[in-house]
Amino acid sequence: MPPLDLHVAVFGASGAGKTVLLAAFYRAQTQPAFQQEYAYKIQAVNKAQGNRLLGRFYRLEEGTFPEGSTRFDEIEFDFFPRDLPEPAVRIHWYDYPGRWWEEEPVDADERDAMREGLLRLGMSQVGILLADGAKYRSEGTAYIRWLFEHFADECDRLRRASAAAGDEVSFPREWILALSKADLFPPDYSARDFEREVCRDADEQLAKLCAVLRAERAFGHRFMLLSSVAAPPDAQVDPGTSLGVRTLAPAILVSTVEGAVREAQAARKEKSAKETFFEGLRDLVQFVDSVDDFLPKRYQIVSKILRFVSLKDLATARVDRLRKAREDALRKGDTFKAVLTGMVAALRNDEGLRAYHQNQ
Ligand SMILES: Nc1nc2c(ncn2[C@@H]2O[C@H](COP(=O)(O)OP(=O)(O)OP(=O)(O)O)[C@@H](O)[C@H]2O)c(=O)[nH]1
Ligand SMILES: [Mg+2]
Repeated sequence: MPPLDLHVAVFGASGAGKTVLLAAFYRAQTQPAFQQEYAYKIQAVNKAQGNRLLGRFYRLEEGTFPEGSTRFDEIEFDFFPRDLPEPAVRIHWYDYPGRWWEEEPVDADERDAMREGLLRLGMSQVGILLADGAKYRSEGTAYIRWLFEHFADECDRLRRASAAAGDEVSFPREWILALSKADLFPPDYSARDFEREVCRDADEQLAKLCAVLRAERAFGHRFMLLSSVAAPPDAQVDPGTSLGVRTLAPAILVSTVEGAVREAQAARKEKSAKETFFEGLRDLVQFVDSVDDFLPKRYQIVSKILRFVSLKDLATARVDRLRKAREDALRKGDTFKAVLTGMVAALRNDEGLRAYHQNQ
């Protein structure tokens, strides 16, 4: 069975940190020590692309940041639970020039690339809106308000321009609001602090953006801090120090599961919408199927995952218990459970607790 396709779109202006994040994300999760700890690994589908990302990371190690991006790039990663020969999920990740959100295209070719690229971003399941940590640090609340207003206007404009051209744009169903360059903030600053500031200082702008995205229930309740490298203003870049890079894949997976649960709940309320109920769970079922060919009843398994990754579990599970559950699962050859426990643990360990916060 082909892997489940998961499309992830990072929305961020020029210089927000999209390209560096991609290099750090790839590098971290291809390390042998990572596989040992988390029971999964990722691999670039296209090896040349994988090497390009590693090349970028090695240049970061030498203190050189990438140039601003000039074109749309789709990078595909396969996600392998440990010891399984077949990938369970294929992650599609997009990188593109952030100035597309700010400037007019330079020529007709770029106009086409831009239109097509932004439509692809919109069709992704999970959206990450990247707030530029350096700007937030220097400009404070005004920057966050500007970001929400500007992004809402751009999305609105994209929707209208597309409608005029006969396309209908959609926007991701699930969202994470992430602050990049978190290394520029004090060590005790957490995603919870960021959430507090955003809800306290930019609630009006946030509400407007939610309305434009038609995501009142899916935007503005997951917050992250991300630091791809440590780059203090007057010292050398340290690519060995990051924050949240390893929390990101678990956060994306949990967002996807939560989206399916919410859809299922909504459909159940309507009763008649039995089809949608299973539609909403279809992705998950495929994910499960691809991990284990010898499933008991499909929907039992799905309910097992839903129970497993339920919010209650996330809020209460202790990391040592999760670690133990993962080791047990590995011993019994239950790779799927091992990956899930590994992911939930990544949200609950010290790094995960600082880097990820869900407020509702
Ligand atoms: N302190 C710190 N600085 C970072 C980090 N990531 C990126 N930067 C800085 O931000 C700059 C821009 O990062 P990029 O990843 O190239 O930004 P981008 O979003 O891809 O920008 P475009 O390609 O123009 O859209 C880098 O050159 C670094 O100076 C980080 O984790 N910490
Ligand atoms: Mg870039």
